[in-house]
Amino acid sequence: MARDLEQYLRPEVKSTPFCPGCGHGILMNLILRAINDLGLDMEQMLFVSGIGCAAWIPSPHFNGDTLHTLHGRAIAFATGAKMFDPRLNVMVISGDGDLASIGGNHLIHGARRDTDLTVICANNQIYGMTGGQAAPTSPLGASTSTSEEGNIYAPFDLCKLVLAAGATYVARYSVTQPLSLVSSIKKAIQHKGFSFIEVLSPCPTQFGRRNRLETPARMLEILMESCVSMDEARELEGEDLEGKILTGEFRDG
Ligand SMILES: Cc1ncc(C[n+]2csc(CCOP(=O)(O)OP(=O)(O)O)c2C)c(N)n1
Ligand SMILES: [Mg+2]
Repeated sequence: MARDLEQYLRPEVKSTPFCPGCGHGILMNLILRAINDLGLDMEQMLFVSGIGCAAWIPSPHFNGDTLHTLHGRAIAFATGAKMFDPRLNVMVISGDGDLASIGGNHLIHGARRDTDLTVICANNQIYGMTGGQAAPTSPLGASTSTSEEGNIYAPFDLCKLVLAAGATYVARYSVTQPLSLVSSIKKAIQHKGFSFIEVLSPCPTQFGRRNRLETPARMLEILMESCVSMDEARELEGEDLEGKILTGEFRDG
């Protein structure tokens, strides 16, 4: 059981680029678990990523076709591949900076066209790979290498953004909610149309260190404490809602 996902990994790749405590490795595991649960044939899959730490999740690890493309252009490449061969199951896996900053235009138009892609956005609220610059998902007041005194811009709510643009499967979960996340990835893969999952993934090296979140384990605990379902959120009022992150499915079909 512990090694049942090894068949999906390239045997020649012996290590990952992820820092200790990074959530991207957990996400990698959960994506493969969803693929394994569905019994999908890797020959029918294509994984597309842009540039960034998150873009290393499929490539070079996954033992299948992976397209490691240009920064911000994963959805454009994925759209082309899907149009060329509609039988392909095309999954985009990339970061918040890649998909929502430089790639924001492709994101909204992919959603508007309801292109049949599964898009998994690993949101660590920062540009992790390039030195911790502020992303369009960095919280107000967050310390980053380009906002040492605190980010002055409000972040995007990525789920609201793609919902407004027309995406037909939209969900948000954190890597601390593995069972819900695996079931959501399975639904997203099976959904015909533009599926988008925002996955909250802690970055201890660039985000936690700058924002004094103590340890990687503490970052996971904070995520666990912050994530609430829609039902839980309805029971909360005023101050109790502050800092909470709404998780769940926002649209399914
Ligand atoms: C055209 C272009 N601009 C900028 C860069 C530098 N760059 C590479 S990855 C990245 C941000 C990555 O952030 P994110 O997508 O959030 O991934 P993370 O590393 O946080 O997982 C930037 C700015 C680039 N490679 N190409
Ligand atoms: Mg990021």
